Amino acid sequence: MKIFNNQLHQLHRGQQEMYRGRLVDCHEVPQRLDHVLSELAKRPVGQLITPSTHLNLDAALRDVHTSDYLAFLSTAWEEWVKLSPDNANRDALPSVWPLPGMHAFRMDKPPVNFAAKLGQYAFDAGTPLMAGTWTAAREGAACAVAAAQALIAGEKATVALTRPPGHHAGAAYMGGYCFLNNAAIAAQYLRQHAMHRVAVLDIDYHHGNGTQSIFNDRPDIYTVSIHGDPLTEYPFFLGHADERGSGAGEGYNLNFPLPRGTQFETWYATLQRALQVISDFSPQALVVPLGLDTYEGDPISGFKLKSEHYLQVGRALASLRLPTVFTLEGGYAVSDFGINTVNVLEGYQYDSISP
Ligand code: Q9C
Ligand code: ZN
Repeated sequence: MKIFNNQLHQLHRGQQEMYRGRLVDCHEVPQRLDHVLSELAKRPVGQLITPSTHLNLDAALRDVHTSDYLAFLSTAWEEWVKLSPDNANRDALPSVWPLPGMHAFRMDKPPVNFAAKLGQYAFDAGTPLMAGTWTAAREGAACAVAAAQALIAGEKATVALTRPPGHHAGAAYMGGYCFLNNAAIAAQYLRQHAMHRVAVLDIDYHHGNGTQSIFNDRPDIYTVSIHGDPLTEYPFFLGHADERGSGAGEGYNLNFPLPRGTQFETWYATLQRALQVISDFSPQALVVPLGLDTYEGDPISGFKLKSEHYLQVGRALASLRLPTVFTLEGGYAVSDFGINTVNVLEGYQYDSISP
């Protein structure tokens, strides 16, 4: 198993996120990845690799994200500091948004003011952007591209070991701690350079709204997500069971919303149903946005999986016998995050080497 490691992730280090009317400490912290690395030092399930700087990364980013969004992200920090010199010590967070009804009538006049632009490209105030965000997120996307390339070259399973996460990011928006959609970038790369059919199975606690939206009208990338019911759980505005894709993509998205409080037995039975759907699609590769916020100890989520269950999750994913890219997503019980992540990878390895 080749594990592509984002060594620049620490450049993204948010101070605070807006939560219920006040700023609270960020959940998505650099220490998350440190815990995975220290667990991997104890249980080396694969080799750690820094992605090459010679990838055609810009093309891979443009195949998923719009060029205006990429231009926004790459200059955002500079523009934020230009608003006021004091901003240099403060993360950028949006506070004003163009709701669909408002946006529709002045699409022809995109705002020049950066605070307004931030609202145009971000769907929540929980995703701070700072000086190192673009560099860190871009290197994470490089990990995703490298993971896809290694799969094409014949690896059975590869990992984009990175943060910030990606599955909430859409073609033209950030949110949910995500900026570039690493899973979508890997899936699109696989599709474009090698495989006819790719499946995405998102097992983060939160619905993979960005990935679903990016591939919503396409039949060649089947997106499946198991997550907390959006009626009560973030990201709220997408992720219901009746969202099946549209146009040519109709029938190629499937959501499994589950109530807050769901225990492993029910979650695992749902995973088996998702695996069957994917197997029926007969994809040539699988991308797994891997969130560990389904853990019982997660501070912002509501499922009840225990650490040992993640070994079984890894084995179940391997049972598909598909070349698989994992991208690291959420998981905020920081001190157990390394154990839980490596449990999935170890479980996967165990099943893929057994007869
Ligand atoms: N009380 C990922 O797991 N805040 N993003 C929710 C819940 C946003 C999660 C607050 C959660 C985003 C990648
Ligand atoms: Zn999540």
